[in-house]
Parts: sequence; structure tokens; C-alpha cells
Amino acid sequence: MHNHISLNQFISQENTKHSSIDYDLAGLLNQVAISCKRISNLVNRSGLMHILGAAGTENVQGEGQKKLDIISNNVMVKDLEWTGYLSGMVSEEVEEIISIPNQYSKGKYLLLFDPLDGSSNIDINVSVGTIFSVLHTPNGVTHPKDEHFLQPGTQQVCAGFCVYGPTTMLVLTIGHGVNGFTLDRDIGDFILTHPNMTVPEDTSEFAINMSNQRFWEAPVQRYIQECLQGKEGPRSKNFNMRWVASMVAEVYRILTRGGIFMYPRDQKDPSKPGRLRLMYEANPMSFIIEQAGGLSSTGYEPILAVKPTHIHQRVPVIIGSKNEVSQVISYHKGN
Ligand code: AFP
Repeated sequence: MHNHISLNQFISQENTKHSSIDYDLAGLLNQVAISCKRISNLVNRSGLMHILGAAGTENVQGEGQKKLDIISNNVMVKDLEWTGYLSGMVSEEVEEIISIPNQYSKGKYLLLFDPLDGSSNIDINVSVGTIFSVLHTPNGVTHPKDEHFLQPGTQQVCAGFCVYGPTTMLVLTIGHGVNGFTLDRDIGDFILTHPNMTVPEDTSEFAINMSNQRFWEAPVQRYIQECLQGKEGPRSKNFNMRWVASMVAEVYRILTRGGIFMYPRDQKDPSKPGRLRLMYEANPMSFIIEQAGGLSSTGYEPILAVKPTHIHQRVPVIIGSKNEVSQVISYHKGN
């Protein structure tokens, strides 16, 4: 019998080792894991439950919502609002801050999440996931406003994501490395299967949506051009390419075999400095990747250092193997 460590046991052990993990955080993480299990079940049964397809509504980003975007959001809110661990929530799917109803006690943490990242893949049965980030509620605040959420990524207490793929995997950092847990459906628990995940410093695999190439800035144009030139070019090696259109799947791949994922600023819509959202996509993924020895940048500054100005703001993302991200950053200097 393997010595299987459950998520709950792992968090309890971390709580013993590190004072930064109090019982409220432990309880919060276990409750987020329950939400992820519930969403995983809904995603797996979506065809049977007739909850595939568009909802016919748009989110704050002006993007069409899938039925499962709304359902997953409601799972997270209803599973967490009563716990007493939170003073408020922010969701990609909801324009305003999600307040804790008055009948429930308020807690010391703020939760920000993308309930179903990659949802444009739902109807084509490609991996999707949930991304979450935890911040401290500022001292003395019981009814947080936007500005209380606008903390740089360095202030995150913990971050994680759950990828609903061939297996359901929960990846978590509480500031002391990165660990991966596989959902064992027979017992309904997340089991530690990928301890101390680390990102290889080098890679020959890049992920970017090539259809946007004509809109990229010069540094990104140069980097990708050199990758495509392969052995005969200045990089003297051939590259492979992936594009899943699901950030959780791309980041999980990078955690397991290295790589660089890029959603850079482009001129397709000059009003948007990138596609991905800082507070509940770029920041949690950057915390995880940097805790695993990788690097994450806008091209001009570390993503974790970005001073937020809006809870739904977008940011350029260049994330992954340290030496490859450093190469792209070097091309941005002086641009
Ligand atoms: P959706 O959640 O709308 O599918 O967007 C997913 C995402 O935010 C991120 O997970 C992908 O890496 C990226 O967008 C895909 O963007 P493109 O659809 O432009 O390729």
C-alpha cells in the first residue's frame, strides 16, 4: 500500500512546518478543493447534463459566457461564502466584488478566481481548469472595496489551479514550493502525486497564438522568428510549438517538462495591454511558476511586481523556463 498523502494531510503537515499557514487558510484550501471536485464532476458530466454550449450572456470582459462558466462561478461562490474564512471574492465572471452575505461571518482572506479558464475548449472536450489566488484582508477591513483587492502578486498568501484533463490535478503553492495532487475518484480525495514540482531552466518548446503574429511588438516578433529559424538560426536549435488555448493546461505542461508560454501585448486591440487578467490568471500562475524555479514577466517588469489598478485589468504574460523567459526579457530592453 503506497503511503498516500492526502491534500488535507499535506496542508496539516505544512501548517506544522510553517507558521504562515493558519487553520483558516487550511480550511479555505480544503474548501476550494471541494469546489474543484464539484466543478470537475460537472465538466465530466456536462454532455449528459445538457450544460454544454453558450449561455447567451457576456462577462465583464465582453466575452461570451459558456453555461459552465456561470455554473462553475456559482459553485465557487456558494461553496465558499459561508465558511467564515473570507471577507470578499473577485471572479472573472462577475463585474463587481462578490460580498459575503450578512448572515455569514467575515474572514481574514480575499479569494480571487477564474472559475473555468479555457472555457472556449469545453464544447470540444479539451482541458479546462480553475485558477485561484488568496490575499490577506487588510487590517480592520470587514467589507472590502476594490482597492483592498489591488495588491501586487508578491502579496499572495497562496495560489493554485485545478486542471480538468485526462486526470483532474490540483497544483498548489503556499509559498514553500509547488506540489501536485491527483484526484482519486474512488475515494474522492486529492492525493500528493507530484511533490516539489520544478520547471527545467531551459526549453525548446514555445506556446503562443501564432494567428496574432502581425500584431506583436518587435521583441516578440524577433524571439519567435529566431525560434522558427531553428538550428540554422541564432538559437542553433530546433523548437517545438504547442497552443492549447487553455492557460491551465499550458502551465501544467511547463511545470512537468519546461517551456515558455506567451500572451504578449498586441495591437489587435490597443485598448487591451494583453488578453490575460492580472489578478486571477497572471498573478497566481506567476506565483506558482516562480515558486517552481521559473520566471514570469510582462517583458518589461516581473508580473508579481505589477501594481494593480483595476480588479479585471489585463497584462502581457511571458512565463516559463527561466533562461528562455530571460532571453525574451533581454529583447525588450530598450524597446
Ligand atoms: P477562455 O477562458 O475565454 O477560453 O480564454 C482562455 C484564456 O484566457 C487562456 O486560458 C488561454 O491561454 C487564452 O485565453 C487563449 O486565447 P486565444 O483564444 O486567443 O488563443
